[in-house]
Amino acid sequence: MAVLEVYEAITGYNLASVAEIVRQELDKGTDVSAILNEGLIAAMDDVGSRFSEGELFVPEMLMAAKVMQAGLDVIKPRLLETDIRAKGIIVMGTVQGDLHDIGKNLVMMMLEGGGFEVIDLGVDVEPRKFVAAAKEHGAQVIALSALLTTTMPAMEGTVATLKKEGLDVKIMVGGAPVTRNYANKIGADGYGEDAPGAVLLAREFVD
Ligand code: B12
Repeated sequence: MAVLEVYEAITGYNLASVAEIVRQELDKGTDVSAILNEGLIAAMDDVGSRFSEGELFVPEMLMAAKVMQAGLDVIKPRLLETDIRAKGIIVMGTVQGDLHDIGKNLVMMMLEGGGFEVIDLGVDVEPRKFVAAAKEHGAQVIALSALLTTTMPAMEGTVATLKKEGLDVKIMVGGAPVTRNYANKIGADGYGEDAPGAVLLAREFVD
């Protein structure tokens, strides 16, 4: 694997060296999407499966997440360089009760790379906060992330609150347990499977 060292930095919780390893990979001319998909994301998937199998526990997941974030920070400027400009303001957050933000941060990076201005509301965001931020910033799109089956109802509640408010915004949803069917069921305007999918969707919304 071309990006094995990046992969192993995460699965080995190598916070001290991950940034340097990713920088070396960039210097070698390795494609930034390979570093992202085959290195950082693939390693995180591996950590996730091992957690499911009871081989790893929450502290290890947290450490791997920190290492992944440090790796992402290095490629962020490159991701920002590599896309066509589009315009629009997007408010994004992880829904109430949910503390996962790696996927959200990745989606935000890609959206910024696509030329969108992204307002980050962080994690554990209550529905009213999305409404307030959409009004304050004049957002065209609201992006909701959920990583837990137990917080999917909070996503549904947030969509309902936004719709009730009658704002002129499109709502996109995503996150590992979220499906296109679920997105339709809760009345979201779009579903994206991954970060590049979020960019395509956002472009459709603002065009
Ligand atoms: C890292 C991690 C953590 C870290 C989070 C750190 C952080 N800063 O985010 C910590 C340790 C804190 C954590 C805690 C918990 N976690 Co956790 N965690 C994970 C893990 C290993 C990786 C998640 C991740 O970052 N993936 C990488 C990113 C890049 O992927 P992603 O988030 O899916 O995002 C991509 C897409 O989904 C999409 N996307 C995401 N959001 C959006 C939004 C839009 C609009 C769009 C279009 C697309 C999109 O694009 C992204 C990039 O392509 C997963 C397992 C896994 N492999 O998914 C479990 C997992 C999500 N966690 C799980 C659990 C159970 C928990 C805890 C309840 C554990 C506990 N007992 O305490 C707590 C809950 C805390 C809380 N209230 O939120 C379960 C959820 C099970 C379920 N069915 O609900 C999982 C699946 C692990 C498992 N197999 O059991 N976790």
